[in-house]
Amino acid sequence: MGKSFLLGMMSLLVLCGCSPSGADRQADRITVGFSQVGAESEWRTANTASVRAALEAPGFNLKFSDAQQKQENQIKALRSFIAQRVDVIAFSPVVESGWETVLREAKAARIPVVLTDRAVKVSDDSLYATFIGSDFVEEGRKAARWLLQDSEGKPGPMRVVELQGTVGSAPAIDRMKGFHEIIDADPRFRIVRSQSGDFTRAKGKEVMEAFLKAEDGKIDVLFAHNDDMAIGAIQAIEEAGLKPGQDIRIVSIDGVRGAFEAMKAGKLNATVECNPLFGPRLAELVRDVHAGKPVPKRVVVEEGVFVASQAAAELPKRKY
Ligand code: GYE
Repeated sequence: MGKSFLLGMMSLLVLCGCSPSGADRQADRITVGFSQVGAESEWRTANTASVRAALEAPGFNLKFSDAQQKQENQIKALRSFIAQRVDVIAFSPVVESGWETVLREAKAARIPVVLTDRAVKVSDDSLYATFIGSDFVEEGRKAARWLLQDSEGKPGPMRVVELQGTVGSAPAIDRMKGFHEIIDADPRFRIVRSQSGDFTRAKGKEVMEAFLKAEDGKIDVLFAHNDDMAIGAIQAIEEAGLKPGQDIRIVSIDGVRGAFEAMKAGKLNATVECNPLFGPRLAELVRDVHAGKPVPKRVVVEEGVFVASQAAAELPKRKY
């Protein structure tokens, strides 16, 4: 092999950048713009940690934005991701409707969109590549089925109050739908009050106080669309001199650590699991979508139901 040939090969290697320089490693990374709902609940905190851990790993360049529960902030964030020409947009839409225009803008810019956790209502489902999240209607049904089971042999009437999640959000709409589908068919139950507590502890407590006043304490069951609102409501019930978990039976959704602690203390009766730890699966979907590989249009997260008697044994195993 001649000297000049070797030299030629070496300069070729340098030219084609076969030894990875910093700039090349940067170019290999997938830039993802992620717009999160906010920090309204324990569930959301766990979800943010899971998404961040997965998309801050090598191979990704994450641009994270917190919408503080406001759709206008999310739309702004999405437009800024489009202007920055990110590779993939992922977001958890705070409410279901009002996304057509901005999603069309992303499509026109050829930036694929992955929906996480909450769904959108759009006329054209080619506006997003895939949606990963829970089946919220089924979660509502699971809460209702628990209530039916726990009410076996009880004659009724039973007065039920409902703390709804954020108005217009997919989990509030769907959990309500699933719960009512089952409860409305049983004449022993009467839903006497139903109002939004915006998925937060503070609002859950405030609205429960109002319920207790309006119903003069005559409430048998509370269904809360998330654990945080149930935990807020538990405080309101105790302050009203009643025993949560006994005088008022409570079922909520998420399965966060705080719910297991409340169940262990006998103050919450059951929680329906909603798993926020889908960051790793999201990272896979982002990689596939970016590579132009086919992905399922819907990826459902598997989850269970836990009752108070399981709390002590389950608590140390909980990951969120
Ligand atoms: O249940 C609630 C959170 O969208 C599934 O949002 C999520 C819900 C979750 O604030 O705690």
